[in-house]
Amino acid sequence: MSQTAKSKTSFDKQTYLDWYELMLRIRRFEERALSMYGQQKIRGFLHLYIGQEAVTAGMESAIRREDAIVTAYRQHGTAIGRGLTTKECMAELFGKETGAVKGKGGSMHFFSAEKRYFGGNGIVGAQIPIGTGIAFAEKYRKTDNLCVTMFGDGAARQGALHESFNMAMNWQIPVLYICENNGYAMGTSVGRTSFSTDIYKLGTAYDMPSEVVDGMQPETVYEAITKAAEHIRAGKGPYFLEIRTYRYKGHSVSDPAKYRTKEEVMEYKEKDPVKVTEQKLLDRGYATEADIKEIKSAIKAEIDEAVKFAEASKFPDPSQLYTDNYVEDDYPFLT
Ligand SMILES: Cc1ncc(C[n+]2csc(CCOP(=O)(O)OP(=O)(O)O)c2C)c(N)n1
Ligand SMILES: [Mg+2]
Repeated sequence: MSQTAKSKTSFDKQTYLDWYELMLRIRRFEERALSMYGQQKIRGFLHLYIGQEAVTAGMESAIRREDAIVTAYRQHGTAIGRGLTTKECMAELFGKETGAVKGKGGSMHFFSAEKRYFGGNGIVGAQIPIGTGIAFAEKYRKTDNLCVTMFGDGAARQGALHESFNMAMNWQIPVLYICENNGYAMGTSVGRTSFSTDIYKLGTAYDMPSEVVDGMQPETVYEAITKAAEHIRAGKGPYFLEIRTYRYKGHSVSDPAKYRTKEEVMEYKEKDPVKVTEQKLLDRGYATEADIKEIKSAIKAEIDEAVKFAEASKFPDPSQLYTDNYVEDDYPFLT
């Protein structure tokens, strides 16, 4: 599949509406998080998902709620796609006790065992073996679930990827590896760290089915993941997708992104998944201008509420410092 591939499937009105709403929810959440950071309501690291929304939207429509996901620290969008509420996510960014992990994880570490979201990870590439292990547990327990294990182009250069790929193929583990290739690892382009910039080819060394996917459209992401998930659920072992996407903002909020040109950013913004999907809704008669306005104002209201909720919530009591740090033996996920 080439990066500019057009989708072959036609999608219905509801699918487009769902994609649009989710991508817009993520976009607005991230924009508001950035502005809250500017007001020092949020501190520490903040890595935004703006530009990459189509990956999560396409993915969530192609997998099941029972499937597990584990990813890196650029994860607010992925968590929201999984169904974590914007309230609990915003409260987590604010470090409040009502946050997704009671204010103890912050921007990089949302988590919900209930939603099968095994979190963001701050250690680059650490989630690759973790996701392989989660998928192994699914095989061991003879479920039909897979684990989507997501990582960046920079993480793809960690040695743990090779150990995981080899083991996953050797044991035919139900894992879908997704590299969200947004072109940069901090300020370093893929071309500066990689002789071959086709990251998907890393899978072929292990005879793992491996493809490159256009990540600026939910349609192409959906199609690629649907095909990969069918393969995995049929017991044929792991699959690797390099999904090419782009982050509009710098690596984190402290990065002015001077290592790339304005033209490059503009080129991607022309393919902006939120705008393009909005246009498709209008062109196909799936939504009117008034419908779009209504969706936008509902999402704005939701994000306003999330901020209010985060502001009104309390910081965790210092007595809670040592609670919830380790999993108890009777934790539901383990039984
Ligand atoms: C093991 C490890 N090495 C280095 C770092 C510092 N670091 C943080 S993010 C990052 C770049 C990762 O880039 P990529 O995997 O492409 O993810 P993206 O930020 O583009 O989503 C690096 C090197 C780290 N957190 N962990
Ligand atoms: Mg990257």
